[in-house]
Amino acid sequence: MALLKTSKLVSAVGAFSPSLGVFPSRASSWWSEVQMGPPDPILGVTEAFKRDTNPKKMNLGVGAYRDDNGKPFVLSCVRKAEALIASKQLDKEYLGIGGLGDFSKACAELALGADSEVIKSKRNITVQTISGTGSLRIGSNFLSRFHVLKDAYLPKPSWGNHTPIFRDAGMQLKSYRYYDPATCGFDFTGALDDISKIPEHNVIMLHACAHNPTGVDPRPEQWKELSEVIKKRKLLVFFDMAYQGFASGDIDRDAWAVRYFIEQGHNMLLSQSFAKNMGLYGERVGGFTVVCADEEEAKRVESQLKILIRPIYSNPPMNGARIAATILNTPELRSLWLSEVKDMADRIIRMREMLVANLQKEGSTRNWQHVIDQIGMFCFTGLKPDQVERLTKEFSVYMTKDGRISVAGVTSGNVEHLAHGIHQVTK
Ligand code: IK2
Repeated sequence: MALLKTSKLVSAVGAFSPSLGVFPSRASSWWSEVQMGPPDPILGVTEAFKRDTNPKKMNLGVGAYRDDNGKPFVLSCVRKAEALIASKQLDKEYLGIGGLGDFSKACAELALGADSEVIKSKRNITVQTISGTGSLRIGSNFLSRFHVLKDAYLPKPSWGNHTPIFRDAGMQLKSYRYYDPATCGFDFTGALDDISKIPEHNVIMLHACAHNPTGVDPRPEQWKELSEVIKKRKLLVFFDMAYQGFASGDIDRDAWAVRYFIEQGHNMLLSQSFAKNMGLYGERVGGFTVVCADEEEAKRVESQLKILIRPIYSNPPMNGARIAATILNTPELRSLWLSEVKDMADRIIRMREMLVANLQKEGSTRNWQHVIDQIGMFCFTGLKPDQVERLTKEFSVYMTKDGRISVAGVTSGNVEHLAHGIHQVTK
C-alpha cells in the first residue's frame, strides 16, 4: 500500500524500481526492470512455424487435431449443437460461479460413468472450468489453500504446463520416474519404486490416458498395482484427463483408470478438458471434480471452490459449456460425437502406422515400434535435441525440443516428407 502511494506520488518523475530501490529517470517507464521472458516451449513453436515460408512446413508442436488435409477440424456434432442453441435464442446472463449445471452434471457422468456410485450418493462436486488448464489451476489453488502438505509429484516427464500451474498456485513440484528412454515405454519398475517412497499424504498427479508428452500409458494390470501402492502410501490422487476418447476412440475405455481408482476407494481430484475430444480448443470448456467422503463434505468443498473462483474470473463463459452440454445430453448428437471421436483417434493411429511404413521405405533400420505402440495425440519419437534442430532447420518440421510430435498434425499428404526428414537426421 505504501509502495502504491509512493509510486502514484512520483508518477510525474518516473517509476519506482523495486529491485534497485531507485526511481529511473525516464518518466514513461514503469517496467524498465522487467526482464524479457523466454517463449512458451509449446506455443512458441507455433510462432516460429508461422514465420517459415517453406510450403512443405509442418507444425507438429502444439497438440491440435487436423483433418487429413491438414486443416483445423470442427466436429459436425458441434456445428449441429451450435445451430440448436442459436435456434433457442437463449439469454446471455451470467452463469453461476460453478458454471452451467447441465454441463457439470454431464461432465461428471462422462468421467465417472452414468451409474457411478459417487454420483448417486452425491459425494462429488463438479464445477465448470476454463478448460483443462483452468481446472488444474483451480485444483492446485484448492490444494494450496486446504491441503496441509504442499508437495505435488508429477510423472517425469509431464505436460510442460503442469509445473508452472502448480508452482504459481504455491505448490512445490517433485517427480516420479515414468518414461524409460531405453524402451521408449513405461518405466513401471521405476514408477513403483519412486511412488513407494513418496511421503504419506502427498499429492500425486496421474494422466488418465494418452499421457502427454510421451503417449505411454500403463496397462490395466499396471494401473492396478499403481493403485495399490498409492493407497498404501495414503497419497492424494489428482487425475488429469485431457484426452478422454482420444486415446482409444472409446470414452469408457479411456476413463477406465479413473473409475478403477474410485472403486478402490481413492477420493480423488479430477481435471477434464473438452478441448481435444470435442475440438472445442478456443471455447475453453473443462471441469474440475472433487470426489469427497460424503455429500456433506462435498457441500463444504463446493462452498470453498466458489470462494476460490469468484475473485479470479467470477464465473465461467457459457458458450462452450452450452455446446458440450447439448452434445452430451442430446442422444443423436452424443452418438454422432462418439463416432467422430473414434474417427479422430483412428486417423491418428493410421498416421502412426504410415509414418513407420514410410520410415522403412526410406531405408531406416532403426526400431520405430514405439511410434505405433504409443497412444493418443503425441509421440515421443526419441529424437535428440540436435536432431530436432536439424529437422526444423533443414525440413521445416516444427516440434518441441524434447522430441515430441503431435501425430494429429501428420497427414497422408505430409507423412512422406516427415519420414524423409526423420530418416535423414537419424541415419
Ligand atoms: N492436461 C494435459 C495433459 C494436456 O495435454 C492439456 C492440453 N495440452 O495441449 C497443448 C500441448 O501440449 O500441445 C491440458 C491439460 C489442458 O488443455 P486445455 O487447457 O486446452 O484444455
